[in-house]
Formats: sequence, structure tokens, C-alpha cells
Amino acid sequence: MTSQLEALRRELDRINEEILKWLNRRAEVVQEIGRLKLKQGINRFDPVREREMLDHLVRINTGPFDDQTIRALFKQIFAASLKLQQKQHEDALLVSRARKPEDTVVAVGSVRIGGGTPVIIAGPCSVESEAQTDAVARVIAEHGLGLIRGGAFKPRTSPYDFQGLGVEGLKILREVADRYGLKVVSEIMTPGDLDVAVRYVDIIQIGARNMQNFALLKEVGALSTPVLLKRGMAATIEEFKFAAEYILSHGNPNVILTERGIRTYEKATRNTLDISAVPILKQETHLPVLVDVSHAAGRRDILLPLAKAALAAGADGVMIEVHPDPSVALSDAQQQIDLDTFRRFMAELKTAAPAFV
Ligand code: PRE
Ligand code: MN
Repeated sequence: MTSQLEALRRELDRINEEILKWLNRRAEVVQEIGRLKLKQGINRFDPVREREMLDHLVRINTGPFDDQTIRALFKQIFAASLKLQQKQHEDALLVSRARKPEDTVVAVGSVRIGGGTPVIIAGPCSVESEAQTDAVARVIAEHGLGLIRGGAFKPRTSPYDFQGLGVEGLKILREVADRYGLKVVSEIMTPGDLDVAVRYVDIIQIGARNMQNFALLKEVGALSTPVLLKRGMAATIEEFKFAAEYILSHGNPNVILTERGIRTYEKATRNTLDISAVPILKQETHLPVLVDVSHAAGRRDILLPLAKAALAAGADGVMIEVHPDPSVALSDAQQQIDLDTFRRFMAELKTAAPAFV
């Protein structure tokens, strides 16, 4: 009796091995189809083909498995096959680390973003005047940092709020930055402003609200100017990666990803800093990843721990809003820090990283 059971089990072992061999042989063919589909731009999921296969299998099914069971088993195989193709297609993306294992380093003047030394991008939310911008630039230079941010074209929730100084703001930023040997990061909201922007700006920022402005993404993709792409406030990591893919696929490899918090039910902060996005983006893409602590928090009292968390999670740097007199700032007054607070912020952040650029 036991020897008969043993013998049957040995037979099942052999059959299992055969099934395994054929499942993997099938998977190889599925991957070959996946490569063809990728090249030809064909949809991965093909429900008509799946139904044809199921109908055929049921037609030739002689049991003892009933038709329903056969359908269920093969549907599982198709689903697993589709997953295999999905992974294959993700790995083929230009942003994917599977495709390019080494880190992308975006060089702007002497600053290397993603080059191992974390960067600090500081500056006012909006460029308001020459004196205001100069005061911030002076403190940035004082710390040996090389980048200044400042908004000239402002995406404001209300059309009645300060909309920024426009080109005049870019000119101020450029002039002040050159005075201190800094490079300029500024947001551009529309393709029509890119021509003038590249004359004054070293890194073009695409803001959260424009992360899926595909016309804008294609236009900055056609430039060689580095692009700081912010994550949309309701964008998944996958959507964020695809937005970056738009820029890379149009020819511009110089993309810096920036996590800036996502919208959740939490009201204690303006947005919820998705710290998990940092190691995930570092793992899945080869692009530099920054964290904008100011827009994530929307309040100035927790910026230091958020910045430390960002660096601990593997971020290549931090963006922070600094204003000489935040209480009279024309935008984001409640989250900007003053010059002395920035000095303390930098001194304390030194405990998390020995050097910044
Ligand atoms: C396959 C996988 C996914 C599709 O939804 C349909 C079929 C399969 O596993 O058989 C293979 C495949 O990609 C295809 O035939 O087009
Ligand atoms: Mn702001």
C-alpha cells in the first residue's frame, strides 16, 4: 500500500518537473512576444487572444478536470505571463535602473547633482525684488553652496494672488546669481516661455501642477538644459516615472526628480512627505532624487527633521524656501525661513552629512 502511494508520488514528482519545465518554456516565449510588442508598440494585454486560447483548451478538454477549472488554471498562467511582460517593459524604460545601472549625475557648473555630495537648493518662493534676492543669495554663497531657487512665474491657486515678476524676475535672479557665482533654478509653466527662460535659467523647474503637462514635458525634453521635475501632488510613483520618461524619450537625459509631498487626508502638514518615494525612486531609476521639504511641510518648524529624514533615506539633496522676512513674503509666507534660521538649519544638518554643495 505505502509502496504504491510512494510510486504514485514519484510519478507526480516527475509530472511536476515536466509542468515546471513547460511553464518556463512558455514564459520564455511570452518574453519573446513581450519584446516584439515593445518594439511594435502593441498592447501587452490581449483579451481576445486569451479568450481564443481558453475556448480552444475547453474544446479539447477530456477531463477529469472540468472546463471551469481548466479556464481558472490557465487564466492564472496568462496573468503571470502578463506580469512578466510588465516587468520587462518597466525595465526597458529610459529612466529605469535595470536599463542603466549607474547613477545619472546632472552637472551644473561645478555642482554635481547626484554625485555623492548632497546639494542644498535654497531661495525664496518668489523673486520679489533685487534686494530680497540678493540678501538670500549672500547667505547661500556664505555656506559655499552653488544653487539658488526663486519663482518668477508662479502657479498660484487663486488668480488674484501674486503671479510672479515674470521675465523681470528671471533677470533679477540671473544678475544676483552671477554676482555670487550661483546657478539658477526657476519654474517655467508654459512652452512659450522656454526660449526666454534658457537665457537666464540653469535648471528649469517643472512644478507639481505641471508634472503631467505633456506638451511642456516634450518641449523641455528637446532642450539640453537640466530639468528639475517635481512630483504631482496626486501622482503615483509610476506616473512620476512616466513623466520623467517623457523628457528622456525626447532627448534630454538631465532630469532631477523631486519629491514634494502628496495630498492625503492629513491636515497637520500642507502635504504628506512620501519618504518611501526616495528609496523607491533611487532603486527603480538612475536619476538624482531631491526632497522639497518646504512644500511638503507647508510649515517652517519641522523642516530640519524632514531634511534629515530625506538624506537618511538616500536623497541626493534638499530644496528649501528662504526669505529675508518671511512674514511679508508675497507667497508661501508660513513655510519660508529667515536667514538666521537657514544658518541654524545648515549648521544642524551638518550632523546628517559632512558636506553640501
Ligand atoms: C499571452 C500573454 C498576455 C496576453 O494577454 C495574451 C497572451 C499568453 O500568456 O498567452 C501572450 C501574449 O502576450 C500574446 O499572445 O500576445
Ligand atoms: Mn513656494
